[in-house]
Amino acid sequence: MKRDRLLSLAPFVGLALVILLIPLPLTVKPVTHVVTMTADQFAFDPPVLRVNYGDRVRLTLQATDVVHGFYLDGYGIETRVEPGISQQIEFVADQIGKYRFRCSVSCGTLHPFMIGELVVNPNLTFARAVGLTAVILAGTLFYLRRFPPREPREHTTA
Ligand SMILES: [Cu+2]
Repeated sequence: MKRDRLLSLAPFVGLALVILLIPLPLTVKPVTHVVTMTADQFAFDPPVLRVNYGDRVRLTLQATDVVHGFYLDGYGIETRVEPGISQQIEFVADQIGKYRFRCSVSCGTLHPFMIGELVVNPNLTFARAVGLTAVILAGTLFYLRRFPPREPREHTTA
């Protein structure tokens, strides 16, 4: 009897395990990315920054040839970098998605193509927590409907 009841929950336990064990990158805590980025004609290095939602980004910008700018779409961050004088930018990646950063100081012929990208991935720990909660809730409801805690006496038959 009791064993049948437990077995009926097997699909929910299975689903919960799948959600927990899907081999995707797992971020337990937000981290701080300390990055030194150089700007020279006509590129940023590194050209792409990948972080998780909630992470902190501490950027040190250096211009190696002429004056450049750094403007980050979506975040509204802008600064000007002169050669020899590094600039610090710090922000929390609190918007999920892809955001371009571009040079905001006209620095030469290919200036319009001086573009990089910030990629902010959703934090999967949060997604897992939401998924698990939903499965546990569904399992509990299913169990209670199938095996109600008390049956009214008038319906019991011997
Ligand atoms: Cu430029």
